Amino acid sequence: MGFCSPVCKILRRGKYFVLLILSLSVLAWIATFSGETVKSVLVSSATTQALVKEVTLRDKLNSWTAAPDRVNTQPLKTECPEKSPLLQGALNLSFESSLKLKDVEGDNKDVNEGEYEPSDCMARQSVAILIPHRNRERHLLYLLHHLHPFLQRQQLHYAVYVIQQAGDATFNRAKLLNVGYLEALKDYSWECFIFHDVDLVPENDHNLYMCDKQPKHLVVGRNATGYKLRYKGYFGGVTAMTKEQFLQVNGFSNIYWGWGGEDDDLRIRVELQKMKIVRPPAQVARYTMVFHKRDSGNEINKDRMKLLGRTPHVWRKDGLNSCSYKTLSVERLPLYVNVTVDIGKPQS
Ligand code: UD2
Ligand code: MN
Repeated sequence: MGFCSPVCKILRRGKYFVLLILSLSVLAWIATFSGETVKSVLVSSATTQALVKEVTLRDKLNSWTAAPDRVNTQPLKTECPEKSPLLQGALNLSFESSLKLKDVEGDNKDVNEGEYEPSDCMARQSVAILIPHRNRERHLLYLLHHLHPFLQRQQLHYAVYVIQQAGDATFNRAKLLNVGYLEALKDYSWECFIFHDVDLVPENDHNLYMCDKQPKHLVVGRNATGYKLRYKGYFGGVTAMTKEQFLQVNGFSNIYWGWGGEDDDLRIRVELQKMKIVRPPAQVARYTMVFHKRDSGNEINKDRMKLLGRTPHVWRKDGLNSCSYKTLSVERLPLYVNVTVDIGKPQS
């Protein structure tokens, strides 16, 4: 006890000292606080500066008190359900010659510069739809008319890109799709890419425009071919690959000018990587192809078989990593991003 008492005395005095300091700080804080309000009220009639001060203070108070409410009223979005409740199954497609772009824009007010995302849940995938295009405006209109509501019912975050080949050199579908992939990734890190012919309209919204663990072929059948798979290994029309899958195969080849071969070339690339093409059930993966004749400037590619034989040797250096082009314009239209490119012409 005798030893403790001087120490205890110091401690006791120290306790009062701390208490005193604390009370003084509280008093000082209250004085500054009310002083500021009183001061601003007093001067408010004379100067507008003080009014601003008062308002700022009130705003501060309001924000301190209002913050918890805001958190309560804006909960974080939860992930969209695995199966969208908005799906309708087989659809009644219409192809009205009186359809106008303005009508389609009016029907899709929630689409902004070609992009959409569900407002009430967080989409399971972010998907870029890439459409190679030249002189097929009517087909594009029909596709936009059906595809936007279709994708919205699937509760996807998506954007539509139309890649226009400038000039009248021979058409090159595959190279345009490579360009679409590279350009779309400048906007957003899309996890899934759908390579989509302009004239193919999906007939059933259970055909999900999402990527799988393996590359996916979405066209099992279409009207003109009795809804049968054209041949084993057929990989044309509409395909879905993740960003990584497409990078792994070095994208499409750039050297298929004119009609045919480029889809088989992609299949070979996929197989060389030991990936396996998957398809949705036949009753779901159905399309209507709007009737058309072969376009001028897209004549049959007579070299396609020769090129297909070389794919295993050249895929590493012919593809995304060698795709050279000149972007002429990127227009952000209401329903799609319109990318116009000069992709050159076939080497003689
Ligand atoms: C088949 C394939 C297609 C592609 C092509 C051979 C199906 C359903 N589709 O289509 O994926 O492999 O054979 O190259 O099997 N395009 C234009 N303007 C043109 C020419 C073509 O926009 O002047 C675009 C358009 O998106 C069109 C696509 O290229 O849908 C394929 O060309 P196509 O429709 O003339 O060829 P098709 O129907 O034989
Ligand atoms: Mn076609």
